[in-house]
Amino acid sequence: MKLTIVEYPDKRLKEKSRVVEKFDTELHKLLDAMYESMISSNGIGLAAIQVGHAKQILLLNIPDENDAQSRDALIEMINPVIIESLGETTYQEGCLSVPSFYEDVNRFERVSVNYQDRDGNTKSIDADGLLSIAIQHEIDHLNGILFIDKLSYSRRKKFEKEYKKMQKEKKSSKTSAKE
Ligand code: Y12
Ligand code: CO
Repeated sequence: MKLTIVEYPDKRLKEKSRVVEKFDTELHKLLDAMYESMISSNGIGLAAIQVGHAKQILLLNIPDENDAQSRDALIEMINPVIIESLGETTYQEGCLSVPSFYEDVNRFERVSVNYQDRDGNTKSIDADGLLSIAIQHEIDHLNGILFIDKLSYSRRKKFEKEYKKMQKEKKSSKTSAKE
């Protein structure tokens, strides 16, 4: 299954994702295809809506202390719910659906999450650091929220201007490559 990353300003990124009820082969195929898409795009987190599926599914693959990413560290979360959150932190975030833009976002420092794995087993995790930030970023996707929606008015304006300029440049470099 070949998946394409949906990019801002595609309206699908505003959709609320549905609860997953069937833990079947079709779900496993989607999870495996999402993993391939995330890794081939140099991502460390991906929500299903970013590949056009409005389902409460997300993947996290945080690199280790040597910056190496391994499938052993992959976390698949289905139907995640944050049950506790603590503290505050700020991190410069990026998103595969908003390429080439990074900005500081405020988040909870720690979160506790209940979720299901690919076979429907109930799991829970207490997260801090980059994992906590990534979980919050991806759960936002399930609710139709992008990290750019959390920026101040002036930062958001700056983003819209820079992003439009970048899209124009992308378009014109594609056109000149064809000529
Ligand atoms: C902290 C903050 C945000 C997250 C959510 C997951 N975000 C990503 O996985 C972002 C990946 C990303 C990858 C990019 O591609 C390369 O670096 C080659 C990228 O750059 C471009 O699109 C040009 C931007 C974002 C987790 C933890
Ligand atoms: Co994202």
